[in-house]
Amino acid sequence: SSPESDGCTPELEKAGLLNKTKIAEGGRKLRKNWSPSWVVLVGNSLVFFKDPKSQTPSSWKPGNSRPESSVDLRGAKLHWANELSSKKNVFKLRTVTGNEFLLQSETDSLIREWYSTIQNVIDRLDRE
Ligand code: I3S
Repeated sequence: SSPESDGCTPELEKAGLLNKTKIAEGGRKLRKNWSPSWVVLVGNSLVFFKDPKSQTPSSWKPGNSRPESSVDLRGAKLHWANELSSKKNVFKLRTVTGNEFLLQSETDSLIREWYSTIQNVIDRLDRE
């Protein structure tokens, strides 16, 4: 079992680079637009930032570290979704508000860690 699932850590945290595309907004299908995203899991939210590698040194100012968007994980659903993409290691996150995201990594171990860490947060919120 992962250290995150030992029940002693109230605030799960994780950050890293994943490929991301939003595929639905409020239940309405969107056109895919994959791009690298810096993803941060903090508290009950998954927060998306612009890919730090695509930023210039001068863009590293406090005002520019605003998230692009953020997802409330309460009531969210997570599913492996390799059938929704030609890419490997894809999962789908659906929020209660009907927003859907695909997240992907070329690295198997990395995407599995993200999947289980997010699922742990969803499960914890379900129990509250
Ligand atoms: O599910 P789709 O429509 O095959 O998704 C592909 C398209 O979104 C494509 O862009 P165009 O809308 O310009 O054709 C993207 O470049 C591809 O990455 C999408 O497919 P994958 O299999 O990469 O999720």
